Amino acid sequence: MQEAVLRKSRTNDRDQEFCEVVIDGLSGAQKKLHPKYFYDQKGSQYFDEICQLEEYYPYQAETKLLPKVASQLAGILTHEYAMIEFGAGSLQKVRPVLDQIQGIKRFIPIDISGDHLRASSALLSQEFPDVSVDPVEGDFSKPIDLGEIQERKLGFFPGSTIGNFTPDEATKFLHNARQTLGQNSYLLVGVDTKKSPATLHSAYNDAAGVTAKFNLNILDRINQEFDSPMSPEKFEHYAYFNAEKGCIEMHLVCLEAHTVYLDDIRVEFSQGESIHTESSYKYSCEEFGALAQQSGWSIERTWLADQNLFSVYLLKADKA
Ligand code: AVJ
Repeated sequence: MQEAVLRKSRTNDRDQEFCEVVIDGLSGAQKKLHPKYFYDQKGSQYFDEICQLEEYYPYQAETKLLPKVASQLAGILTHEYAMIEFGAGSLQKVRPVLDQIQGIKRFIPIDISGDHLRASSALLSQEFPDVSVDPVEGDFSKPIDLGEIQERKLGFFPGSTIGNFTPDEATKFLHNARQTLGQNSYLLVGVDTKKSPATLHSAYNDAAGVTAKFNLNILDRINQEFDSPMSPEKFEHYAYFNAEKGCIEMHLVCLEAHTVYLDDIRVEFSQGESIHTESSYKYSCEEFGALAQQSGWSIERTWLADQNLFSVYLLKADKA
């Protein structure tokens, strides 16, 4: 009996970490939420929809570039490798790489959205029966124990996910990745480039309003975990290029003053104030080269998409 009761209360347990982070993020002077919380099941679907948008050039540009990257990589990566993808999502981008590089024997995708990840991993495994696909549900921004891996390691971090880190955080991530991936490793990383603010603006303010839904979905997620305190109709998607910082900032701007309660915590929203939900940093080749160099990596190769819309770097681990 006792055990049954305990088990029930555990299933009712909400995502405690999420709740604490939300309360913390909405309690400061500049309210903020971490972009990793966009990717619940619905959010991951919205993101896949964003990638199909005409305006969202990063996905198109990188997807077009990767087959070329992969065919040239095949000449560089002549050993056996275990490939580790950080923040893997729908596992679309790894396909051209697995197609071209026979040396990849294992593929370990890490993602926070477990169901989405397991479904995509099952499909990938059918398509590449010679590659052992071992998904890991987890937060790649924290250290993760991947267990024993015999092969040399090739990290894969596409999609300019690295842009969600501040430059300092990106340096820390690259440094940790150097530790995790070890001697003789490589890291293949997709990075969005600096470009005209107008192009950036339309990529994050698409005409169909998918990015707005993606951004607002984080409020639905709060409503699921707490007792529906948020009113999404009182907020508006807002994204702009912060030239000084070199990033797109996404916000949810409050349209009318109101008060919400997160459990017993009172949170006041004034009209026009915002919740900062995402920063998406853009790097020139010089800027990204400097980050890599500070973190134990050297740039082995650089690939640029048409009109320099996107960049892919192959980083090689410096000798420890
Ligand atoms: C997945 C972080 C690369 O910053 O462009 C897309 C997320 N946000 N549209 C990005 C995103 C709004 C995306 N990253």
